[in-house]
Amino acid sequence: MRVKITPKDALVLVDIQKDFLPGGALPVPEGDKVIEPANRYIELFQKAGAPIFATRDWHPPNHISFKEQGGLWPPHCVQNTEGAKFPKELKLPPEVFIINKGDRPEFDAYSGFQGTLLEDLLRERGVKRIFVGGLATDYCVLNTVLGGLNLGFQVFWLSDASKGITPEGERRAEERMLSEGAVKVVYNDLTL
Ligand code: VGL
Ligand code: ZN
Repeated sequence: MRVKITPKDALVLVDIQKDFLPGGALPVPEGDKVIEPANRYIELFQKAGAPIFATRDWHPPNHISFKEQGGLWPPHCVQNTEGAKFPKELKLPPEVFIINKGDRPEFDAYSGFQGTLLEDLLRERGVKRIFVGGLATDYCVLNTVLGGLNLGFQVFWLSDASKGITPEGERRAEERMLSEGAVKVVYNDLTL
């Protein structure tokens, strides 16, 4: 496959944050392995003059998704903590758009579109195709891909820049994304 990246395309990197990396509060196995591929995509989209978005899980300390509040997860990505930061190895350019999500106590957001300005920012720029990768494939990447498809964007899943929490979750997420119309790509499928 050959997909030519233009300024009407957008890169959407999902939740590549310290808490989702090995040693973090909610580590994705081998989550750190997405950083190098993500950096290559960043360079390619910069060269193409295409906008780059980085979502971040940005929870208040009493967030509904935390176990203490009856949720599924240990506390993670708490606003303004070290764990919520992007790792310094991730080479986000100065012009990156940072999208905070899950930032209100009573709502969770697995999708980068949920409760954010992501859709408006993409539409303002005339973006039709989005290229989505990051952490975790079986939660926030999956839901951001499905959210984009539902809103009518053409969605490419960056399979080599994504990692899942469990192998089973990863397998099911892939099946779901492809059946809903996402296109699975790797870095070498894209070109300037
Ligand atoms: C995520 C679990 C809880 C994710 C966020 O970014 O995939 N997963 N919060
Ligand atoms: Zn979260």
